[in-house]
Amino acid sequence: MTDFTKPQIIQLPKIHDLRGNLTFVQGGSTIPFELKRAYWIYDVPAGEERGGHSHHEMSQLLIAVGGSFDVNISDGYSWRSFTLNRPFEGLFIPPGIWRTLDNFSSGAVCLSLVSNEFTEDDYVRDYEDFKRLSQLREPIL
Ligand code: T46
Repeated sequence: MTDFTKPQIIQLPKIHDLRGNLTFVQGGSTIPFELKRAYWIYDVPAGEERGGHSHHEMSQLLIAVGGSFDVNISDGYSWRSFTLNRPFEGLFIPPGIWRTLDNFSSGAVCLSLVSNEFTEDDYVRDYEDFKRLSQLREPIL
């Protein structure tokens, strides 16, 4: 039984034929939440970093639909890093996880599929606040 309280790589369907590949997501079956919003990050200058926050409620799936980048995540106890570079794989991140994204290749596109509509109230952007909140939870990495 998959434990979707933990960050993890999710393999997405890959439909291959002579015309190329097609990958899709479908809330509730291919991804473990109902999809409410999508956004994508692109044209990231070399050496720049994105993220630097956690979310109270939001779950998300990050996919490198082009190029590659690293996602560094923490539950407040330890850190893990993932290199995303396959359009048929997504990194699932549940709420309560700090994330930074860096090492973007030229032409990288980060697609983010998320469970909530946008609200700034869902963000924890101060690392010390995040550390305090994380001490109220068990480690999940
Ligand atoms: C995340 C990482 C991977 C909106 O108005 N609507 C939106 O849906 C989003 C995502 C952002 N914004 C605004 C909020 C800020 O004024 O766009 C501006 C840039 O957002 P932010 O600085 O949060 O961007 P990143 O790349 O640091 O973080 C984003 C997501 O916000 C975040 O949830 O996990 O990508």
